[in-house]
Amino acid sequence: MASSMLSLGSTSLLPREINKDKLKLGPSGSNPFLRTKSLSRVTMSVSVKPSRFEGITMAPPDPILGVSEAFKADTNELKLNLGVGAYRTEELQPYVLNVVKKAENLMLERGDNKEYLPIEGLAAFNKATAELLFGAGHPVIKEQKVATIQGLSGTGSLRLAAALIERYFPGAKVLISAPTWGNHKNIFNDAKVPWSEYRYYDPKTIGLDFEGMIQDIKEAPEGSFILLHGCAHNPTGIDPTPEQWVKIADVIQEKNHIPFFDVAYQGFASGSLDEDAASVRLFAERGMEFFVAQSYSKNLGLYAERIGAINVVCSSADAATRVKSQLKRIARPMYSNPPVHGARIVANVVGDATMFGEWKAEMEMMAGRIKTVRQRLYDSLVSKDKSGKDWSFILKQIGMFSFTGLNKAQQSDNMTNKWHVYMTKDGRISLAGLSMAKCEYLADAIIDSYHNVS
Ligand code: PGU
Repeated sequence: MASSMLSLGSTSLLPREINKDKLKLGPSGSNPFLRTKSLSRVTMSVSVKPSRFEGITMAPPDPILGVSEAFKADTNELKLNLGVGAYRTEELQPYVLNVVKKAENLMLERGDNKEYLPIEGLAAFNKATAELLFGAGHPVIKEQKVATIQGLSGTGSLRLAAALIERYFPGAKVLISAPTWGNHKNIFNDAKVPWSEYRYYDPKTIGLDFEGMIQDIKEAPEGSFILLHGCAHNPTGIDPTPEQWVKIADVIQEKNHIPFFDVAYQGFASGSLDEDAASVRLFAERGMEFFVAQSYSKNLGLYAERIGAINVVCSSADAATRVKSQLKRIARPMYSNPPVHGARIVANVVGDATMFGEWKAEMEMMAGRIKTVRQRLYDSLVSKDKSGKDWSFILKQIGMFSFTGLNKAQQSDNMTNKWHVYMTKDGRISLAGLSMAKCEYLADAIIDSYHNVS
């Protein structure tokens, strides 16, 4: 019975002449939605209903994730994907940390279930993540002044904070660095939070425009949110020095602004979790109230698990309890409650001294490989480029990326079209996607695009 119904509905029972794959469209009639098709033996009219999605235009490809899509479509074997910030091995393969596999095995052995998590996420994860950030013995933790809830990685956590700002600080502006990670503006736009930029990168010195940054933060309306990259600024790879961080904290405090840290690379910049949290801890020491979004995409290689957190440091435990209740209220209608898998991995790794040590070693290894290819790329550029150009800025940058200065569209087009090197249009390359073996090739591509394309 069921099978006869199926075959009745199948196109194979239609006369061959009107098999829909063989229909050729004829000229349109006066009604644009009514087209006449003339076939050798059958003439038929098909009414094409206007789509209710006619008004929806094609969205442009994402400036970062769209690069990976273009890379996949390229069949040249020399191709190199330096667009997205994702760690690859020397063989340019994705890397799953050994300690992650161990933590996953432990989950299987324990027979962990797949019940819903509470709205705020896994308690053991929330505790571990705040402690990694501030240090376990820190007063803000001991005095329960931090509202932490698990988020959908760095992006989802930033988005929760943006929603909180929109709800409880109406009209307040977020200041973001120029330039910044491509998705920051989208996040605040989507949350309907106004933003403007503060000066950060100085193309003349290929360094930090510290004076410009301080001046812009000073001139922002009191009580603005100042978005800061905790370490390994994306895309420039240029961080303030410890002394500059102190001055940044001074001016933010003076103006009664609210710092908002995006920490997507803790442990990935220097290889040390503590060193990379120094900026955040400086602000915590001062008793300031502030936001910190965290991500485990890079430092634990959990890109697709979407595991991170939003922390709001408050001046009292009571305020933290209220803020947390509102973050949960924002999360509930958006996605109800977060996924458990990545949260358990983090909690297992951090909760076990041996695994925690292994994680740190693997993180150092990854950060170390990036530093080695950075040096090799620099050496290749210096030995191949006879123009006398100073490439030392590459060595001064830290983290996953190098900001090459190839910021003209024709230059990144040349990198891609001629050399099959995929990168973002702002001139950023991800060194985490580069191998030692490809450094010379990349140096040739950069030198060609730099000197021969303007
Ligand atoms: N914040 C910064 C500064 C980032 O660089 C990234 C990731 C995130 C937050 C968000 O990461 P989650 O994966 O949501 O935890 N930036 C990478 C990844 C690709 C992307 O754009 O999402 C990048 O290539 O810039």
